[in-house]
Amino acid sequence: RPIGVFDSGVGGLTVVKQVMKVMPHENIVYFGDTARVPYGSKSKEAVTKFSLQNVRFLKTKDVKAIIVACNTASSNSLDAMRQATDIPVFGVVVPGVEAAVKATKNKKVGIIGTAATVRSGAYETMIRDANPEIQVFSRACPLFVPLAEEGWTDNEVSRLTAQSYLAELLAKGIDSLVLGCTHYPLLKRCIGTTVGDSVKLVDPAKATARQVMDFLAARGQLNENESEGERRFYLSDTTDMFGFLCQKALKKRYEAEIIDIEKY
Ligand code: DGN
Repeated sequence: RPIGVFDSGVGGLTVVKQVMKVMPHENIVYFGDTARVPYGSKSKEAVTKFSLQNVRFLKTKDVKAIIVACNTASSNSLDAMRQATDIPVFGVVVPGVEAAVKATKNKKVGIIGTAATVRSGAYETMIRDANPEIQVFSRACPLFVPLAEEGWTDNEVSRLTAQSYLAELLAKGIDSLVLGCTHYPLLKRCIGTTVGDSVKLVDPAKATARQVMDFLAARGQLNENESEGERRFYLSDTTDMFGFLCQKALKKRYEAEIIDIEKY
């Protein structure tokens, strides 16, 4: 049985990349909600409604676990999804929090994500629950999404954007920065140059892939097959970004099938 992954669009392919790295033999079904992206500027109610439909679609593919690649859906709608299905659902926030708590030495952590992720306060609340001594500073960086999709991942415009978004966090003295949005790993070099070597970048996708692997291994549910897993991609609308992001994140061309998500 495959692992299901969904995202608000094609940014979640950065999460698929990490899943493929850690579990190369697993079959993956990916759904990108390209008809309704972005989730980052929408209400919690809308994000939850979409997320539940995405879960119902993945269920029809007989998935053994669901990874919510989208930080916005993970931070706003995880409980609702878990209540709606008996398939194990993994968000990216909890693993991201664990990685950030481990990474920080001076107990000052920065979080960047969409407006809805920052508004939810999910990262902040969970980091404080894990260690009340840690100070958390958050900043929404919505422009990083279109920049990544335009392929402007490390040019003058992206560098100036990163400088204006991140100056405030740097002034607080953070030593770790969580890339709390699927698109941000694509801007890793630009963000890394802006914050400098003293700030560790935390990609929640890596920790999520490992958490899911540990979970499946403990249940004896990892694919025994030694061959490369099969990957299937579904989108709710056509987009040129899919081919571009496949190439950028997965270094490979895949075809995507278009489905009507409103039917689920
Ligand atoms: N996938 C979204 C996230 O990780 O929050 C980013 C894209 C969006 O919906 N704006």
